[in-house]
Amino acid sequence: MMLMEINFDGIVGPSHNYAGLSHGNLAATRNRGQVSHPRTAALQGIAKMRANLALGLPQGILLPHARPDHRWLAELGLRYDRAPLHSQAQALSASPMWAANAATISPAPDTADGRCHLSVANLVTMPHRSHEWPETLAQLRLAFADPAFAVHGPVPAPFGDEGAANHMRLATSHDAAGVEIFVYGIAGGPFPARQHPDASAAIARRHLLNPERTLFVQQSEEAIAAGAFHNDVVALANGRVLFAHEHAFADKDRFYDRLRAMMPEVEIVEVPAAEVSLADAIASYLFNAQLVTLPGGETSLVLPSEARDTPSVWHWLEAHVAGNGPIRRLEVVDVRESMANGGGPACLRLRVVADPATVDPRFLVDDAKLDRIAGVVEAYWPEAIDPAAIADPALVARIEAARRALLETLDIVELTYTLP
Ligand code: SUG
Repeated sequence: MMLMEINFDGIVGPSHNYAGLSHGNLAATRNRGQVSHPRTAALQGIAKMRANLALGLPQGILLPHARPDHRWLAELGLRYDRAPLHSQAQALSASPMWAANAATISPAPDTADGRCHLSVANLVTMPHRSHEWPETLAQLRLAFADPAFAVHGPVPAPFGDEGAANHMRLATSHDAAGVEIFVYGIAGGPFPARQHPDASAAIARRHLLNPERTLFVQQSEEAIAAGAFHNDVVALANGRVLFAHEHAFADKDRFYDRLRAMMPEVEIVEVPAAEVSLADAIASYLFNAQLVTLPGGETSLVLPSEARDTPSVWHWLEAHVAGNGPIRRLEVVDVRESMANGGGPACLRLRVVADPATVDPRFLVDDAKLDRIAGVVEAYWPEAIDPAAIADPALVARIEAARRALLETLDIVELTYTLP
């Protein structure tokens, strides 16, 4: 077994649009009604994957879902062409692109049965995301069909679960036993807390984690109220590095003490509010970066360009690197179309520690396969979508044809289903 971290990026779907559906996600709310650019968005995501391949990291994909979701509309007694605009928008959202919300992953070295456990996220808090899980589960069952994996269904409602976005893992190396940290929300001022503590606890039990190496930590109300609708907007972890904003957690001293007791080698890199305000951290998505271990062992941060454009953030990062902090390299990527809906580089990927030989190869990519995917995107993805015009049958037909063309190119036809 050659266990390594594989990032599975959600390919931005052809229906990507700005309908402003996520209350508490400030970018999505701010951009409500803007014209989106699905083709550019998908190409930006592909360019990010290419940048990670160029760093020597293995790369996987998750696929856009069938949109509009006619099955879900039928459960509501609706048909797309007669549905109210808000239901159309909820059925059409390309939100499965944010693969960090697809599932929670516990790698094999952490679990009692030595399998890698995946629990699909129910995403019940937001209507437009609550119908993602059946197709996500179908994809996970295909990609991770090998007995090295245990794929679980969703935690039952009403316990909201938003997947890996609220889960962190620290380990001396990816293939060593780690400490898993589940971050939940209780309150968020005017905004919903989207990760219920009972959902996190259920996942830890189902994944057969060692309670002595598992932590449950409350996200601060202040962070949620400032727009950190997921923990991965204010904190992230990789290897032995925990990188967090000073105000990310409700009781950080207790958390840090317990973490140090479990893992004395942990390196906690905290960004003080006096240097980077919570508002700047959230607007720039400093923490929604990919903290990755390069093949040579160095830790690198793959950041959105908004982080470079925010003076307090870039100043802090440059000082950290110059001061020989644990983060040694900064890579900047442009994912502006996704960012405008509140999804940065980290939201776009799901990390799975696995032996690539156990993953269905159709879900793994190299540059040549990305060329083919980019060719389909260029040929089929709409150039622009005005959220006021989503009722247009020609647009819907184009979105459906685009996904079909992608699935055929990748030879993943199992995911095509007929209408009820
Ligand atoms: O759930 N945006 C997503 C962004 C998810 C980001 N993921 C992580 N932080 N891991 C959300 O809020 C906006 C879609 C819209 O408004 O149409 C949206 O769903």
